[in-house]
Parts: sequence; C-alpha cells; structure tokens
Amino acid sequence: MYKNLKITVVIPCLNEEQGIEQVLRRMPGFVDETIVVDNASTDRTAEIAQSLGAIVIREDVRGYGRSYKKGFSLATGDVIVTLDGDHSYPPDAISYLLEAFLHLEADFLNASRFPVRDRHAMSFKHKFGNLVLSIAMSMLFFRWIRDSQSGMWVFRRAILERMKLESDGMAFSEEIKIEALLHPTARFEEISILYTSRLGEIKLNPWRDGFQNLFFLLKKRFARG
Ligand SMILES: Nc1nc2c(ncn2[C@@H]2O[C@H](COP(=O)(O)OP(=O)(O)O)[C@@H](O)[C@H]2O)c(=O)[nH]1
Ligand SMILES: [Mg+2]
Repeated sequence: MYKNLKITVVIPCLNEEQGIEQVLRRMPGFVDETIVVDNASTDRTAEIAQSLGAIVIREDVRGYGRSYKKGFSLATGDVIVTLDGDHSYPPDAISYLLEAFLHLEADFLNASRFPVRDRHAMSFKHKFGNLVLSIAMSMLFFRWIRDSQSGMWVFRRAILERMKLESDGMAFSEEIKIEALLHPTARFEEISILYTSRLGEIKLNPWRDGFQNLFFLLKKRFARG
C-alpha cells in the first residue's frame, strides 16, 4: 500500500532472466502485487521471477502489447505501475513517481527517459528515432509528449475501462498514452526518470518497430477522424 492505494506492478518479459532478477530484488516493499508476464521465454525468467515472489503468468503468443493486456486483466491494485524486465527503468523511482502522481493529481503519469544521462543507455539512432516518434505523436494529438515510447507508466486501474487498446505489439506503448490523452476525464502528466543501460539482449527491432509505430500513430489518428 502506498498512502492507502493498493499498488500493482506489471512487467512484460521475453527472455529477461538477468534483468528480472535485479528488478525484483529492488522492488520497494510497499508494492502489493508484482505480476510478471512471461512471454514464452526460453530461459529461466519464469523460475527466477517466481522464486523472488512475483505472480508469474504466461502468455504464449509473443507481443509486448499482448503481454500487457494479459497482465492488466489480472491486476487488482488501485494503481498500476509498469516497467521493462531488463533493469533499464529504475524500480527505486516508483515512490518518486507515486509522489508526483498524487501531487499532480494525475490519472496517467508517463516516466520520460529524457534527457538521458547515462551515456551507454541509448544509442544516437535510438534517441533520434524516439524524438521523431514523440514529435509525430505531439503534432498529431496536439499535446507535447517528450517520450512517446517510454515503457514506465503509473495510472489508475479504473481508467482502463474506457480505453480502446488494440495494439498487440510495441505500438502499445504509444497507444496507451494516446488513450490516456483522449480519455474524457483522465489527467495526463509526464516527468523525467533516470534511464540506464539494459541487462541482457535487446528485443526491439529499431527499423521495423520504429516504422510500425509511426504507421500505427497515423492510423490511430486518422481512423478516429
Ligand atoms: N520486443 C518485445 N518485447 C517483449 C515481448 N514480450 C515481452 N517483452 C518485454 O518488453 C520489454 C521491452 O523490450 P526491450 O527490448 O527492452 O525494448 P526497449 O526498451 O524499447 O528498447 C522487455 O522487458 C521485454 O522483455 C515481445 O514479444 N517483444
Ligand atoms: Mg527496455
């Protein structure tokens, strides 16, 4: 519990045996429920997560968005916090984010990875791709978003009810932010966190995922009218 709110952390994992161990070891004690969605990993991700006290659920079909949707459907907290299983987002920042979430009276708080302070955390190509995607989203949805691709969010579980989350892939990250922005009553806020280099192998395919996410943005904007 954090100030009378039940906190659920949801972590999607595809072969993150190295990262998930560090993430779970650093999970703050006030977190009530940690759900690891094992996306058909072929390494020891599930065993390790289970041994460290997480609720492990398996999603056999690969996909970042698909994993999140499954995790959210089982979450029982008032507030859901997300992060990657690769130890690139700091679990120590959860209390800081919750404080900001409450102080700003937000319903959806996006943790921006920018400015990146750790030289090894993100390549120039990745920074550039992220900037292009964030500018595109900001222009299409009339609101400045510094990090449309961040995987760390804090939100009230109740707002999921009125969100239309269709993406099963990497575009899920921008989609949930768009749905929060367009939500009739939810307040969207964004603050910076310290992002560091991941453990284990990167699962993102920069060109494929980058273009798919850009295309998804356009579809989401213009299909809505
Ligand atoms: N790309 C990808 N990531 C997945 C999938 N299922 C779960 N994940 C997890 O989603 C997170 C994001 O992937 P990552 O490679 O860190 O991408 P990045 O943080 O955008 O560079 C990691 O914790 C992955 O283990 C999947 O099918 N595809
Ligand atoms: Mg990552």
